[in-house]
Amino acid sequence: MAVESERYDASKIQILEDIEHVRKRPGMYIGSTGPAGLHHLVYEIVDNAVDEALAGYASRIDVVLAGDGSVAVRDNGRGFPTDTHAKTGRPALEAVATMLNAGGKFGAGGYKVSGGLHGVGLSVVNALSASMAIDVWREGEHFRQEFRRGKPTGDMMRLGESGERGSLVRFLPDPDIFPDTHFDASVVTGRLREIAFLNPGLRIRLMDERTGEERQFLFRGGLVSMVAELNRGRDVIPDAPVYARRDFDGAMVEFALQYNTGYQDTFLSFANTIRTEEGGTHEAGFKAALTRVVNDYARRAGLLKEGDANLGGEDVREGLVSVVAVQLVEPQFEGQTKTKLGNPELRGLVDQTVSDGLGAFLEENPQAARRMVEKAIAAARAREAARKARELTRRKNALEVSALPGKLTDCTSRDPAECELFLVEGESAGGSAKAGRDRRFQAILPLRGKILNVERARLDRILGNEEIRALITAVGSGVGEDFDPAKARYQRIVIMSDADVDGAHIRTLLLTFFYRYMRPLIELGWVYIAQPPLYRVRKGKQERYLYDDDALERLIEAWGRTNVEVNRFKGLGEMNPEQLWETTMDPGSRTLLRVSVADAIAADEVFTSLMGENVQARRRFIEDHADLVQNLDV
Ligand code: 0RA
Repeated sequence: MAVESERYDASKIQILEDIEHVRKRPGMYIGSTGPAGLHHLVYEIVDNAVDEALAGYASRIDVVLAGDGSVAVRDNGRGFPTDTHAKTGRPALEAVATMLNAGGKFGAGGYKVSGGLHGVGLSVVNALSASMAIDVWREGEHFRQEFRRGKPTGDMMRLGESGERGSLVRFLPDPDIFPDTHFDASVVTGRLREIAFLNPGLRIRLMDERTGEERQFLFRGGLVSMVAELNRGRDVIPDAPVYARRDFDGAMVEFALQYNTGYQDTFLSFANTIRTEEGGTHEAGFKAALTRVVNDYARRAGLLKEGDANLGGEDVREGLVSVVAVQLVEPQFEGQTKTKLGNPELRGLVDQTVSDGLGAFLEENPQAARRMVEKAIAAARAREAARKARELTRRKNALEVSALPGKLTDCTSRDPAECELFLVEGESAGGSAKAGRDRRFQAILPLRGKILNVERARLDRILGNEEIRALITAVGSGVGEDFDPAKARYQRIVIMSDADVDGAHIRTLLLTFFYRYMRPLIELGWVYIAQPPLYRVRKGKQERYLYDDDALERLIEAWGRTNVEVNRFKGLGEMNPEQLWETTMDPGSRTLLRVSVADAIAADEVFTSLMGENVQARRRFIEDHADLVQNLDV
């Protein structure tokens, strides 16, 4: 008896020390206490429910972002175990919610997630939550236990009989740990959709009680659905994605791929349903096999002749959407963000799966195979042309000391950290901006006319476009593979366009261009959107600039309607230099919107739908977004 209670006391002390450590060093467990770490809490809890689904016991997961800032995750699995935990003599539920190493994933079997930041489990989320409540329905009974900052506030309760089955975890992130405890519905949605793709047949629902929005994800086709979704609205080769799966001893590999007639390479990889953003051995195996298989086939089918050079990896991946997912027993996660798969054996296993799967597809579908290879050959030719075009630009730069475009009105400072480049729609606004700017650190590049349609053009044609060329040269950091942010001449690039449909069009186009060809600029947070006012309101000597209709409404309410003069600016060109400086350019009074990667992706999607080659998708998009695109001439 004495021995028993000593052991119990020892584990209790261990638990308290562990909780303290998690709260003192949260970064060690969830990466950071910023937005990424905060959202990681949700994924941890959802992952537990997904494991229960993978084990074959659950088919539904409901996630609720509640109005009080808490999150609820419910599944219809077996319910957390509630029997007595041998080591502590406490209910197993309490043990898994408070002990850092209470058996990891509950021995759910299959491929355990371990290593890196992943699989830290319920107890870590509990320790970082102001409060947590876990409900369990199993064996005809309903149980509940509650916690505060990781510690039980009482014993597990028996709440009576119930015919239900499953687990419900509700938690409120601790504001003492997380500076910002707001969950971003679109971030959660993205991850839940990804999980649904990776677990075909699993139904996941997200309810955002803060807005009333509800989404549901259920994909029977797994990776095939994922690739089809990524290619939605595009013309594709072949009609249905190529897919193969192979089971090895201790690992499973699957992939899906499909070309579209665009030029981007979209490649996602996963290990044990975790997105491996930094790539790793599975990506290396995929790329090597893809390039080899396509080249082999091209030679055998006579599409590449004897003297022709082999197709490069980039040529083969142009316009390709592909996903590789592997499951393995002991994944090694490496790299800066622990999202790089390190297991060396996966390279060969993925290579073998792609060789066999894609090889067989090409043999069995000669027509699709020919179109795929011809696309890669066209890419190789375009790349060669682009290389020549780049060389030409470089040589020019070397010859002329100052190769800056004539349209650029540069600033005098040479310190990129303080320099700003304004991309201004139209010549007349450009004139006002030139006259109104602070010439020490603000440069102006007016953009005239319709800039080239980036989506339908290849890199070589984009480089040939005068407007884009002026932009690339002015920024100074190159483009595509040659891009080097260290060479950027400005660390703020401000898109200044009118608050009308044409302005929105130009903004979308520029964001798409930056996203596809100068992505680091966006990732570094160097791209901004200017916010010119919509109205100038005067009453007597008072004058105000207003940026939206709401503000106008409020001001008129405050000022009354008599003797109020309202001017609506139809375009930037209507403002004189002083007005433009004061309202839009002066760092002391302006508001700039920083463009996030998510903004750029959204622009890219709008752009693809509006400008892409698929007329049907374009029409559908315009119908769906009639309010957004009124008067839009596309
Ligand atoms: C292991 C054993 C048992 C249940 C679970 C794991 C379980 C864990 C989670 C996490 C979220 N939802 C869950 N549902 C179930 C009990 C085993 C049994 O019933 O025999």
